[in-house]
Amino acid sequence: MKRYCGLLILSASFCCAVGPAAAEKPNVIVIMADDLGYGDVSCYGATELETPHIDQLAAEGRRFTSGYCSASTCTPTRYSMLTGTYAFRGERTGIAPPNAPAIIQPGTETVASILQRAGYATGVVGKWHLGLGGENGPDWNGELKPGPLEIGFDTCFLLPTTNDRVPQVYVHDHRVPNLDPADPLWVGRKKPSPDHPTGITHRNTLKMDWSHGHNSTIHNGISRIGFYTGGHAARFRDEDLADKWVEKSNEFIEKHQDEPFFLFFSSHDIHVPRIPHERFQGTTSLGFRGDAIVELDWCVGELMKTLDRLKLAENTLVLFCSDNGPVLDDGYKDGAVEKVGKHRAAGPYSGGKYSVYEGGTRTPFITRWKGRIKPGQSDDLVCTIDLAASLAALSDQSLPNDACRDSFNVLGSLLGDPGTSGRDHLVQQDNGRGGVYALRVGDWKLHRHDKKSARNVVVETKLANTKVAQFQLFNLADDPAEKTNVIDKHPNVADRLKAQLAKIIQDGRSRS
Ligand code: NG6
Ligand code: CA
Repeated sequence: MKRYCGLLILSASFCCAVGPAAAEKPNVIVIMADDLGYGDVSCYGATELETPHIDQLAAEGRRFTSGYCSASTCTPTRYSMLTGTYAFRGERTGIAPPNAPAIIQPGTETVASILQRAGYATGVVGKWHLGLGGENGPDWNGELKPGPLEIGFDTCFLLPTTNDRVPQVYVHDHRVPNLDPADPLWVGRKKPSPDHPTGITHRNTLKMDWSHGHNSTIHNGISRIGFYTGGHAARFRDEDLADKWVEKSNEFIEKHQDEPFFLFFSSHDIHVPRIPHERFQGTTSLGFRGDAIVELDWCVGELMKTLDRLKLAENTLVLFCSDNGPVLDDGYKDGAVEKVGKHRAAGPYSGGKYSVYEGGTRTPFITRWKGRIKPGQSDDLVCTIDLAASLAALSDQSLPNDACRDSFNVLGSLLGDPGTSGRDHLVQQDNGRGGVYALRVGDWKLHRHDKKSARNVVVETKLANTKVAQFQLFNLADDPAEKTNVIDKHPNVADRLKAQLAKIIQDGRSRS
């Protein structure tokens, strides 16, 4: 609250002209869950588990029914969320491998650089998965640069990729903490020696078996994607990740409680390997996937407690979202398929992670700013890609014309201001440089598959390769599950959407 002291006196006379949001500079916390589906939390209809803290956030804020991420895998959604540009326009924007170099180039305008320019302290805690280092990839034993600090974050405390990829070490700013120079960290794609234990050679020692991929180096009884050796003093236990994210986030919030801050809380829950802390294991009937949701919910509760304790809840915009839709078996035998019962991870929608059906990108999406956002439900179309333009508006920053090329200012919708309606269209994609797209315009949705087959298009529980028509058209009002292709009945609508999508792709931008 201290930040108001000078401001209040100075701005009292013209605060009406500036508008409350611009004058206040609320803190911003973006909580991004990983692989969390529309139906995975109780305030979006889950009945087989309870998520009291996320539900409370929704009860105190706006619960969006058409809140999206822009892709149905992690790296492209995160790329788009930070840069405000569709990932299919960028290079190397598909799921990043363990040794990926930095994908967002230094100097690129991002949500973090916009807020940094506006005077915010900026930090990211949790999963990164946007590459680190120059062309040759991360120098694990040296300076991990460029990374978040070169695109607008003052500080970071990260899991470099995903926890099913090597290595299991943290990154603090430019370094792996606790590395012993006598035990250097090596990360690679090839087995480092013939006797190196892997998920294939030592399968009977694993504490969680793999189902596809994930059979290389073993750490903490779990085999991963990729190989690594060394760095033992720096390695973490999977079970401790969520606690670490909360600890580091609390440190960040406390440190910056007297100035505006932006925290990107990038949860690893509920991505595989789903190894929640022991205290959450067995707390749901859904196996570790459900238990990881409860752990995620606990994290949300802890962050909200910190805001309450520091009396920041009325001065902080919290946005809760996911990076892509749900998947049950994503490579480990953790019981998610067998124990799913009545639980519908994507809610009423088809598809999930890897798919452009609604289940792939329509996710829980909640905004809360106590005392500012009127609680309720919103059907406005909003997307994580809109954070850049919306938070630029919130913090009174203008966007350079060539930056954030697909980000729309939907701040009014996020805050629930009267008379706002969100976007009128949105492109969704699966992964990387494109080839599988969907375009939603109002209730119409066009699918465009430039590839001959699509992964996981109809079967949520396992990856499937299915032949699909290049174009399909659905009406989400009558058919939210996208079961009936009506392209033959509505050729004019299909032509209009095909042309609109082609223009968006070709123009290199959709923000005017
Ligand atoms: C896939 C992995 C999957 C997951 C995904 C990335 C296999 C067989 N599958 O390649 O387990 O890691 O990449 O997920 O290895 S994401 O949420 O980070 O995009
Ligand atoms: Ca993900």
